[in-house]
Amino acid sequence: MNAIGTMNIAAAIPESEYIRRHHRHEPKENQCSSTLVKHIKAPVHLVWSLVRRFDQPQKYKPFISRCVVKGNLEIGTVREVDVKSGLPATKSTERLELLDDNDHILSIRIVGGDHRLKNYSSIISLHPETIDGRPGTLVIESFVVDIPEGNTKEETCYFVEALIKCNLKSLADVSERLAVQDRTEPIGNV
Ligand code: A8S
Repeated sequence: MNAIGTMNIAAAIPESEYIRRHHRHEPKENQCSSTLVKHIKAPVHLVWSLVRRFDQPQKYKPFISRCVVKGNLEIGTVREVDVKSGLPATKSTERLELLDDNDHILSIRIVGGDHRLKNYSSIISLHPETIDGRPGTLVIESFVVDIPEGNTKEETCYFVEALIKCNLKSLADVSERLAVQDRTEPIGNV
């Protein structure tokens, strides 16, 4: 509560509570799971406009060159993603598991491809917060995946976390650029 008795809702709910609510994975013995967090200096609606586009992950994911979707943005819709060269894969088939426009949560599952991530499932959720007195976004992304034959749990986690960190850094860069444009665009300009 502040002096005039209003509560900053964004600051009142701790990160751990969002993780407990929206990022429930139950990793088995042969799986690894982890959660990453990023603070973005752009409002939730703007970050969400990028994240929700299940059909256009290449808008911010730096390793994706192309994406083809058959059908609408419905639960169960599948996308075929092409990965840029230099990575240990060329394509991935991914299914939309959850798209919640009210709570800003997207969940996907990887169902095929020539990579080593079997039974990969991820959840990304966005939460409003204030950064330097401006509307910002707390992004939480978590995953669970099988540990491939011949790798350790630590290696698998490290590999996936590195990719997600790149995705979240890029999501921040693109969103923050759009937020600055929004602020500097003169009203009435067409
Ligand atoms: C995502 C998350 C991940 C994507 C991985 C972890 C991937 O697209 C890349 C390399 C791989 O070896 C696996 O949300 C795969 O995009 C960049 C092709 C799935």
